[in-house]
Amino acid sequence: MFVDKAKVSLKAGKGGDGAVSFRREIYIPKGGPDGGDGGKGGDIIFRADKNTDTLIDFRFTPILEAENGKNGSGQRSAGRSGKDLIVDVPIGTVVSRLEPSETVSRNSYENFEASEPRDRPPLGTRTTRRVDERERARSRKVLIADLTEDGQEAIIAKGGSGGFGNAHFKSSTRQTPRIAEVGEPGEEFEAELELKSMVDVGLVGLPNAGKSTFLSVVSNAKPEIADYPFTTITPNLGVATIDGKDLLISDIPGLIEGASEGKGLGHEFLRHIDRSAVILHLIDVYNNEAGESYETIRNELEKYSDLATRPEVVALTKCEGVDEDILKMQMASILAINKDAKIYPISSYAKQGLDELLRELARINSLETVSRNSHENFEASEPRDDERERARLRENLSSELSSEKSYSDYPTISLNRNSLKDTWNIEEKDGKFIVTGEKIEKFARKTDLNNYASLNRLRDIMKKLGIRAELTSRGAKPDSIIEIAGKEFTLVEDY
Ligand SMILES: Nc1nc2c(ncn2[C@@H]2O[C@H](COP(=O)(O)OP(=O)(O)OP(=O)(O)O)[C@@H](O)[C@H]2O)c(=O)[nH]1
Ligand SMILES: [Mg+2]
Repeated sequence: MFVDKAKVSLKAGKGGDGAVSFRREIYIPKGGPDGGDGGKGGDIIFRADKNTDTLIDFRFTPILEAENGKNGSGQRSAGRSGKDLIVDVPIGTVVSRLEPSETVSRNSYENFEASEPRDRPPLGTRTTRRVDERERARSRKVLIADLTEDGQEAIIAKGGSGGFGNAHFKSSTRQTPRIAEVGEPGEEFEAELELKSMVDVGLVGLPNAGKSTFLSVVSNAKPEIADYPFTTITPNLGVATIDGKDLLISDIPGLIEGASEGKGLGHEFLRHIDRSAVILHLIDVYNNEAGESYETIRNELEKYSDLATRPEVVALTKCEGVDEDILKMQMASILAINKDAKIYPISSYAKQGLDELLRELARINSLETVSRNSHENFEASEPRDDERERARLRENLSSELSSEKSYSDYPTISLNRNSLKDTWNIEEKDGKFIVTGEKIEKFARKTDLNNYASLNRLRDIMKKLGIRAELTSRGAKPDSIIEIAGKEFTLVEDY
């Protein structure tokens, strides 16, 4: 079976909890707090590996989990970190995070800091924030990694940090702190993996154009060939060699008019040639009107993506013994559609015109490879737009941050990155006050709601950041429900 798309659930390790403990030794009657910190949760790391060809393994293990960090213990003993989970994936794997639509409309600051997961289910709390099915259906993809080189690694899901033990919370006014942080949950989300092969030449054409035959003659590949349409139902790869250069060629199922609407085998397979440096468009010289066939396929490529703008070479196939007039007429009909088309008459049977064609493909490929590497090839498909958008936001933000000097004539208030983390926002929904903001959410995630001291520390932090004052001025009462990072509690203790 050929598997080139897979969906996986990822769960990085939770950070270990910090410990509450006090030193107990014979001659030290009031030993101070000595609770150690929890260990960090393991990350989930993907690594591109040249010996892995398909995504099939993810069919059998659709859930990937990294180890949790161990809890801290007494005598300042820190918990061990959870082991990272390293997963081998084929070269060319693109990983996207599937996000419920709710998270998409958030403000730009949060998008900028997009590494914090918003949709993780709250752990150990009495809240239930459900992502319902309709929302899931409206979910969209955000590109998180594109693994294009052997050995390249990317952290896909981050483990949570460990909680501080009570040894950290000693102060002049608090000699016997009975609080410790709970470990932060690891990132948890669904991801889609897509395999986009890094081919040099992608073959396109109507069914029966002779694509597979061409591949079988110029390379060592042995694809199925037959005199009926849709012989090829899964992509084939082969390597052709010309003048000492190798060309990786991908043969995909034939396209027909309406492929982009799902006709025939649809245009899904175009994904396999999405990254090809050059497109080889094959047209049967005995088609009624080669120009019409040419136009049909060009239209489908345009509907799919920017593949239509990729460098292209056209080959008229099955030309052994063809009448010279027919050949001229067919060439003219293609040129009538695209006056710049480069057309090569070939015959896979008679091995005519193949070297010239391969030489041209190799020439374009070497030019393209240079420009592809320098541009990183981040083009128009949707997740990449996201990445661009994030880069733009990042840029805007950093220019905002560094604007201090260029506007030195004016009094400017500038926020540094750290104080930006302190910013927060309050929203009222269903009678609850929902507080968002990087720092306060991080603290909330580390708070153990069952430990009143720990919860009171969170309330203290809210007070320090001015959140409490704002809540009160917005009409929050002592028994109002406050929600932060999916955790719910009342504004004041004992309500
Ligand atoms: N005369 C002649 N016939 C050819 C040549 N190349 C291919 N054919 C025939 O054309 C028919 C279709 O060839 P395939 O290679 O299977 O065509 P395809 O484009 O891969 O077709 P699909 O996989 O169905 O899209 C087969 O009967 C081949 O034998 C050629 O150079 N000369
Ligand atoms: Mg075929």
